[in-house]
Amino acid sequence: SLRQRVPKGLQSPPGPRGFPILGNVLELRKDPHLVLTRLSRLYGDVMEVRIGTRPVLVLSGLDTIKQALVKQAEDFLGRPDLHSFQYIADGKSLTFSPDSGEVWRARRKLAQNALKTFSITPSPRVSSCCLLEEHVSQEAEYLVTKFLQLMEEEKSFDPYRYLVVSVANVICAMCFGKRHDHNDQELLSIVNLNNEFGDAAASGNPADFIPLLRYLPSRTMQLFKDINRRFNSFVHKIVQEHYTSFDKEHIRDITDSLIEHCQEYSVGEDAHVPISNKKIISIVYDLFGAGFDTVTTALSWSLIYVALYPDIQKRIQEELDQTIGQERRPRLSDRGALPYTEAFILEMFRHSSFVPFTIPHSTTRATVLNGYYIPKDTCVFVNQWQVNHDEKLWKEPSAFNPERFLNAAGTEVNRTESDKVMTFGLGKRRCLGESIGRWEVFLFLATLLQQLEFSLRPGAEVDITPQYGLTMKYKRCDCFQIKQRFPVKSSP
Ligand code: HEM
Ligand code: HJJ
Repeated sequence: SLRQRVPKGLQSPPGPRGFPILGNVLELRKDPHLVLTRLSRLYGDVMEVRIGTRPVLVLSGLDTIKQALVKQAEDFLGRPDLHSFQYIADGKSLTFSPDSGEVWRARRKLAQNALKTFSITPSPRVSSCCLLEEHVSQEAEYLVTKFLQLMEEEKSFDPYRYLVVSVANVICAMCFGKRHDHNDQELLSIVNLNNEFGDAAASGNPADFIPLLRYLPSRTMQLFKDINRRFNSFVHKIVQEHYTSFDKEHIRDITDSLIEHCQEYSVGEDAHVPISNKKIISIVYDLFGAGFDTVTTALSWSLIYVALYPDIQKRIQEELDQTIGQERRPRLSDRGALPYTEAFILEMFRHSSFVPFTIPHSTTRATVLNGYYIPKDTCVFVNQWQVNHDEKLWKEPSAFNPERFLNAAGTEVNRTESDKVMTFGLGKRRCLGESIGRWEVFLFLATLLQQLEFSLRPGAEVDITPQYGLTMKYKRCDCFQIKQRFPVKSSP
């Protein structure tokens, strides 16, 4: 058997029996987040399933997940060496490569510093507080104009295609110092997808666990290889242009700052952790990829929720009117004064749980969790969807109700409640773009809702069932309609 020897007095985690050779793969074909949530009620927070012949540990329950990812952080911070991950950034992705030692740690630091410098650090060179505010404000303003124009011409529209270019432009500005036209076909062919990336990179892709499947034709894997090729050549070209025009006295963006690091390291100034230039530069692939996909998905869920719950939309708009008014646009510094908007965003994260699992983890050594023995190199799925819909944590988890996060007066977000929402993972592998992601969602949404009222074409049938993937989306919907909230002031 593939099972390793279990030390005396300890047990392997319980789990469903499954078929020989296939394990539980057939049960997991559809909506693994729901199937594994159901199974966790039977087998508990620490459960083992088999995908093909490979055992996979599935963690549920906030306390158990905190125990593993925070208290036993070093044991659980690895990444499994999965087949599909080798196509991402030529196998050198910060996020998806099996590195978890000193090299990963040093790269993660570099990524965090570069990201911060070119997003939320106050910049004297821009008129607003920081690059992030400058670019989100500009892109959101463009969206308002575009949506009004689409409404005029088409009577209803799908906002996704425009949202994704605007969000990509914000991360492009930070990573590459440039913005793309909304009709740039090359950018559109990379960002305007139906989750070709997320379908294969999701937890539980059978090709990752059953080697035989790699030799059979698969549409999912074909599309995945294809999008990665296009993505890599898109970023590669921009990086080459940066090398050509690089000037160390004038660091323009994240790519420049990473190139600067390559040179430092190659002259041996920091010999602690030698990292190849390729592994330094490829950090920008992860930042760009994560930066457009996650935030666009968050905004597209936000817009469908406000359209489906007009009373909730009205309350956000009343809060915006009272706090900001119509004389000026929202700014990042307004966020603390808009508790209902904040509660809405938290509820959007919780209710959609559009990142159903974290990226798979793996154990860096043999360990014990809740009394169960877990061997080294075990693949671990962390079920965020389960935490966000756990009846032990939430009253009526399937209801969409932002007020669950507010105090009785509605004046403040309750931190105990908001900390239970699991969207960005936890511990040493948690999302390194979390604060940027939250700021960005806030400012896009506040700017759009200050000026526009969203609704769905009367009689339109919308289906918001999340489609399983690394990030879950609902089926594209071209039934959005908008109304301008305040008449345009005519100039004298
Ligand atoms: C990792 C969620 C935005 C960069 C992750 C993980 C989640 C997540 C769940 C996996 C954590 C784990 O494996 O335990 C989100 C959500 C976002 C968001 C919901 C927006 C609403 C961003 C942004 C960036 C970013 C804007 C960068 C510009 C990353 C990176 C990792 C990561 C680099 C990998 C970290 C590592 O493996 O060490 N994110 N993210 N994310 N995220 Fe985000
Ligand atoms: C991508 C979409 C990509 C990479 C990375 C290298 C860092 C979604 C969750 C967290 C974010 C994790 C990260 C994703 C970066 C994408 C993403 C795409 C190419 C990439 C849970 O993801 O279309 O292409 O190359």
